[in-house]
Formats: sequence, C-alpha cells, structure tokens
Amino acid sequence: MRTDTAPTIFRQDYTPYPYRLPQVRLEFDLAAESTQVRSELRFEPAPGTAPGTPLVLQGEDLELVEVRLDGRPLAADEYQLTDDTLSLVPPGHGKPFSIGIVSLCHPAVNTTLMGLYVSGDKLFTQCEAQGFRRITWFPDRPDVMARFEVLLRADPAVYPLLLSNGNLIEQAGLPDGRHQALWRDPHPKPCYLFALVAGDFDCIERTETTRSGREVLLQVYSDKGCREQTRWALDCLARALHWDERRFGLELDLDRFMVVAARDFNMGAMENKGLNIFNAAYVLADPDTATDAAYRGIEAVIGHEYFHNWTGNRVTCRDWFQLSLKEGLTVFRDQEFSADMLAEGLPPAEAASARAVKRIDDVHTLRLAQFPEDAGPMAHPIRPDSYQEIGNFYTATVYEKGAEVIRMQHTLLGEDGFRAGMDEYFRRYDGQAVTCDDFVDAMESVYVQRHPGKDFSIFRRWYQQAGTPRVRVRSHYDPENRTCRITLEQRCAPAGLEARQTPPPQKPPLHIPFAIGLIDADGRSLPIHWEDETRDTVVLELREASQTWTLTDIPRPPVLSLLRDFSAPVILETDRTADDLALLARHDPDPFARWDAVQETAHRHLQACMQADRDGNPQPALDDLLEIWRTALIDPTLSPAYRARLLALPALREVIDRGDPMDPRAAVAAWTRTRQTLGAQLADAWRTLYDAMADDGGPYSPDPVSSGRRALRNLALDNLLAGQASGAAELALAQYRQARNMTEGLGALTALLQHAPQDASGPLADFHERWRDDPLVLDRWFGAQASAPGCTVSGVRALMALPDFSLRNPNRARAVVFRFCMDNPGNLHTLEGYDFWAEQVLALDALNPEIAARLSRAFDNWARYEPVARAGMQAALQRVLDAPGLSRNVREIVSKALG
Ligand code: 0A1
Ligand code: ZN
Repeated sequence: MRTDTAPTIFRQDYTPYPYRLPQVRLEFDLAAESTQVRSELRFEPAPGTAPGTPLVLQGEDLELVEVRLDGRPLAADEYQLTDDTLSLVPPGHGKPFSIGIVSLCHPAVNTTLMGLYVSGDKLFTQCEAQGFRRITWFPDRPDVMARFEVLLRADPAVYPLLLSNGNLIEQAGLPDGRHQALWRDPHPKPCYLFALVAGDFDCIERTETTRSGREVLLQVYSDKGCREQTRWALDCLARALHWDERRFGLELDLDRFMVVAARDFNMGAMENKGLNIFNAAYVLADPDTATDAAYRGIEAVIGHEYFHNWTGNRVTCRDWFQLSLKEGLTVFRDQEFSADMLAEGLPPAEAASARAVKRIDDVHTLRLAQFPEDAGPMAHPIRPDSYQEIGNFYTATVYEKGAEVIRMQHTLLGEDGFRAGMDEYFRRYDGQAVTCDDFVDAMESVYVQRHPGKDFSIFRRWYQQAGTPRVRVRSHYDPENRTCRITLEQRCAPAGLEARQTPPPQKPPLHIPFAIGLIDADGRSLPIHWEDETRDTVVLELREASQTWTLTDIPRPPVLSLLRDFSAPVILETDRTADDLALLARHDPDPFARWDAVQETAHRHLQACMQADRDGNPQPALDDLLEIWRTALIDPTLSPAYRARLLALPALREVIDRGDPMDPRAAVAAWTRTRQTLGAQLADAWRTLYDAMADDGGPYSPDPVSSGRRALRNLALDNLLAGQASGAAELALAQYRQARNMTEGLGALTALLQHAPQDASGPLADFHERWRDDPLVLDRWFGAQASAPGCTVSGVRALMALPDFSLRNPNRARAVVFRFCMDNPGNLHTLEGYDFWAEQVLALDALNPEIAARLSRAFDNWARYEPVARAGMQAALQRVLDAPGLSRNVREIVSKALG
C-alpha cells in the first residue's frame, strides 16, 4: 500500500483481540488473473468483551463481493470498509457467530510476492508477516489462532497439484472439468502460517519413523525436471527431524511434511505449518550446479524451517515485536544443527575445530551485517519497541543478535540447564502465542533453581537495549603473589535514534558471559583455579559497569585469550600488543579466539595502511601477518576448512566499517594492496598448498573434509592471482576447464574476475552458454560479475540490459543490483554509483517494496563516511525520500536514515 504518512506502532500499545476464532473454512477458486476466496469465520467473543465491540478485519488490494453475518447478506451500511479494514458490530448476545466473506484477489499482477502470487506458471502464497490480508479479510495478527479447513478448486491442466496445510482429506474431479482438494490442518495456527500451492511439480518423498514409532511422510516438490536436484534437501530434512528429537526431544507433530521450491521468493524460506515454501536457491543442488557453500546453506535453511515447527508454530508470537522469540531461538537451533552435522563422527579435538568453523562463519555474518546495523539509524533491540512497517524488522538484529542472546542463555545455563529451560518453555506455553519475557521466565526458573542466590533479571536487558556493547579489558600480573587481576568494563553508546536524543539515555549494564583462558609465553595453557575446579576456560559473569576478578596460582605472566567461542556479542577493547596477538594466533587452544587474533592482526595492519596513506607516509611492514600466515599455511594439524578461515583477510565491508570516518576508496586500496603482498610473498607456499589440496578424483561429496579442501584450494588460487604469481591465470583457466563440480568452476571464474579480468572472457562466455537455462546458476554468473572490481556502473547497467535480466525476480535482482551495491564498494562509491542506487530503489519499490526496502538499507550509515561520500549518499537518500508514491517500507528506512 502506498501512503505518505505511516503511523508508528508501539509494543506497549498491545491489546488482546476481542474475539476468538476457533474455526476457519476457506474455499478458493484458483486462477492466475482472478482468484475468488470464500471464507467462513466462526467467531466467539473473548471473555470480557463488551457487547457492541467492533470486529475489525484487515484486507489489502482485495475486491469485496459479499459479506454475510450468520448466513444473512449484509447491506453496505451494515459494515465499514476502509483502504485496509472491514469492520462491523457483531450481535451482542455473547454467543458464537459466523462471518462469511466472498472476495477476489489478482495473483498475476501481484509483483509484491506477498499474499497469493504467480511464479512461473504456478501459484504460491507468502503470508508472514502480514500477507494473509492480501488473500482475504481476516484478523491478521499472530495471536489469533484458528483451525483451518481449506478447499482448493482449479483447472487440472494448469494446476494438477493442489496443496495446503495439514492433511489431505479428499480429492475429486468436478462436473465443470475442474478438480478440487480438501485439506484440514489439525493444529490451530495464526494466519501467517497459512499456505497454498498450485501447479505442476516433480516430487520426491520418503517415510521416516519418529522416535515414538510413527511413520511420517517427507516430501520435496520442485519444478518439472528438477527432481534429482532435491535429494540433498530431502536428506537434510530427515536429518533435521532426527536431530530435533535427539537434542531437544521434539518430535514432528504431523503425518506429512512438505517442502516446495519457488523460483520467485522474497526471502530464504517460510515455515508454513506442514507446507514450507522455499526459495529454490535453498532446495536445489547437485554437484554440477551448487557450490559447497550452497549445500551447507540448504542444510541450514531446511533445518531452520523445520525447527520452526516447534519454535514458532507450536509456540508462536503474541505480536510482531516478539519476532525474535521465534527467530533468534530458531537461528540458534539451526546453528547448532549445522555445527553438529559438521562435527558428526569426528574425534573430540577435530569435532571442536569443525564446530569452530561454523562459529567463525556465524560470527563473521554477525559482524558484517548486525554490528553496522546496531551502530546506525535502524538500530533496535532484539525486541523492538516500535515500527512503521514490520517487514523492515526481519533484521540481522532480530535474527542473528537474537540467536546470540539465546546462545548466552545456553552458556549461562549449560547444555543440561538450557534443555531443561526449553522443556519448561514447552510445558508452559505449548499451543499459545507468547512473548520474549515468557521465554526468559522459563529459562530463569531453571537458572535460579540451579544457581541459588544468583539473579537472572539483569539478563533481560539484552531484550531492551540496542547497540553493541564494548568491553574494555585490563589485566595485571603480580609475580610475587602469583595472581592475575582482570578488570572488565562495559559501556554501550547510544544507538540509532537514541543518539539524536538530548541528553542521550543512560544505559544500565548488561549481564555478559565473558569466556577467558590464559596462555604463557611458550603458548602453553595456564590452568585456572575456579569454583573448586581447575579449568582452561572460565566464564566471567560481568553484570556491572566494571568488575574485577583475581585469579590465583598463576605461575608465569599470562597472555589473555579473550571472548572464547565469542561468548557474547560485544566489541573488545584491549591493549594486547602485536606480540600477544601473534602468540594467540599460533597457540590459542580455543579455535575461535585463535582465528580472532589473526583477524585483529589483519585489521590493525589494514587501518595502519590507510593511516599511512592519509599521512603520506610509506606503507607499514606486513611482517606480523605474513609470519602468522606462513606458519598456518603449512600447519598440517589444522583442518583445511579451519585453515581457510585463518588465512582469509577480513571482508572489505568490515574494513570499511572500522574506519572513522569510513573511507571506502582508501579501504579498497589498502585491502587490494595487502592481498597482493600476501599473495606474492607467499606465492611458493600457496602453490604447494594448491597442489596438495587437489581433488582425489573420488565422487563429489559436500562433507566438511572435502569441501574444506576445495575452499582452501580456491583460496590458494585467489592468492596466487592476487599476487600475480607467474602462471596463475593459466592455473585458473585450467581449473575452470577441468572443474568437476561448481565449487571448482565458480572458484576459478571468480578469482579471474577479481584479479585477471582480461583472462575471464572465455570462461564467462562458456559459463553462460552452458548454464543459460538454469536460473540459479545464471545468478552466480551475474553475481560474480556485478561484484568484480572491474564492474563499474556502466558495467552493471550492461548486465541489466541483457535479456536474462529481470528486476521482478528477487534472486536475479539480488545477484546483480544488490551484489553491486553491497559487494562492490569501489564502484558504488562514485557519483554515478549513488545515482544508480537511488534509481534502483525506486524502480524496485514500484514492484516489490519488501525487496526495495532491503536495498534502501545500503546507505544506513552514510553519516559515518568521509565528507565526499557522505554528501553523495545524503543527496541520493533525499532523492528517494522526495519521490512521489514511496512505499511505507522504503519511507521508514530512508526517513530514519536522514533523521
Ligand atoms: N519466517 C521466515 C522468514 C520470512 C519472513 C518473511 C517472508 O516474506 C516476506 C518470508 C520468510 C524464516 O525465518 O525463515
Ligand atoms: Zn525463521
């Protein structure tokens, strides 16, 4: 809906819905141009509802045909219709009553991909958060839970398959030549979990036996001809099912669980009850078309949606401010699932390293996406206090920081305590729509029982405060008393709109579990005496602005290993020297902290390069990082996957984000030079590694060992090309030609585009020729080019002019426009780049406001940039804000950015 003024909705204004809706029946006459929906809603007044309380239903972009009350058609003056509501005063007798509505919606022209829409020749729905109101008038809020019965009618020639939630009750042909299917979902659900799918699909299926001995049917539906590409997804689904039983005691509560792949989809996937709809990118995979990372992505998203069946569907959110209740928790669960899958079957030390790889990747995502959000105009607590458009709050904060907040509770309660807390959560709230506070209540009940005298109330502040806390660490070693004193000090700067308040609000301290260890100058662990035990790692529970701990019996001066396993989403401030970091980078037994020491060393170097440029000084020496990398490169005790993380420079966007002010061009220069030097100086070692990581010729498998080897080999190739090693381009061309899977092929193509674009044209043409009919693979082709340093604004415009390009398909828009705007800072940060961004936000907004709003976030942090970039971005933001007919989605983002 287009509007110039968007009201702000506040969490504190929540009021329960005055009516209950135990039963819903929907009848669909499905057709792409016009679909008729006939609904029968059985309401009853909630206890305490006064007679005469209006019943308000939401509806958007609908054509109303008829409204009935208890079967009687209502005259136009018996109900009120606005742009987005239908309201009436029900009979005041306190008894159940039924509302019948007939309405039309128009899937073929629905480019928003919310509600009922067309993708290819199929029909799909997307109802979270507020898409159901685009299907029919309804109390579109998550705390109204109903049992749904759904009858679908359609032309069998176009829509041979008709799916909805729950169980298929009957299927039949109709006298008019159409056919129909009746679905009944035994579980009450909010309408955001409703789904229907109609079309012609391939399907693979298998039955699994649940731990209580029930047989359940798992099915994956995809475009005709894609069946073989869905085997991995089905396999992941079965593994997710058994993992949730083992780790959380949670069993599938349905006889049938369906996953359907859609080519046009706004997000990753959607957990509709029993009928998950997925972006095809998170379903389809085979070795020729999907990279190792794509295989892992599918595992994570299949797990995520499956786990929602309990955390989200059985227990859902009272209102959308509680989104992190289901998302943070479910991200935590999918992270743990992926980590367990990586570590499965490995001996303990290797398992720890495998899990650390997953942890590193997750923290990397958090720092890349969430930390900047928490430092910008859209900063919000994981449980926001207000929004204009809920679609804008499916954020890294709600998801990824939300998962960190759950993880901290896991750390504070321990694995057993956390499991007991989860059990208690389901015991109390199964079948209900609840709040984040309810979740913490369940955890707290276990915590206080297991830690008598300890208090959990401060922990709730994580749900109330935005901004990334900074923890300053100071330590002092006393050789005489053999003690080490450690002081932690926390502060959290005003975040988002808080920063504009005068005076800025005071933020009380948070409860931060801060894991540390000690190592001596030879890299040996120094055991810590703690609560009558001796340990290598202890968790300091910081609850005050500043706290000091004294560790006793420390025989030698220690170097501190900090924030092990990233025990809290904070930024560290330390006075660790380059030597301390180098020691940790070589010897820290905590694989996360070891990786982080290398990252910190790299960051310091990159910032020093930029400073030297600014001051007109010669470039600083790279010795520290070079030495760390030289050792790690050839360290056979490190798994290839872990080594690939250790030997990766921080992402360019992170480097830019650390600048004060942010200076993208300076960062690109420093980053590019550093990569060149590291590639060139270590060329021999990279070459040896490249050969050592060669494929063993066996069949492809996405397992962690072989995918780790491929990652490391691609990294070696990238470094050889970055360092302009002789023969590097030939090596890449040969790898491209001989590639036995997409990871190798795309690795070679990307490295060429990044460092030797003059040699990339052959592979580029070949790739296009080979994959022109596979949209997901073609997205890779587009994305690799749009993010290459040689792709200027005219380059990206040329990509958009190709017949394969369409702004309407979110995956394609992401592959080209988003990749350019997010991953090509050297070319985006030009005057033409800023114009391009504004133009694309507006073009997308006319089609799909959810997607447009995501692109509009690219300039959130404009005010932290150096003056020229800052002025350019500000003008572009203003241009967008001034455009007529802006959606509520983009308006919220851009107006908050401009303040
Ligand atoms: N609940 C889904 C996320 C989702 C949200 C909105 C969507 O459409 C606009 C689609 C999916 C998840 O967390 O996977
Ligand atoms: Zn989710």
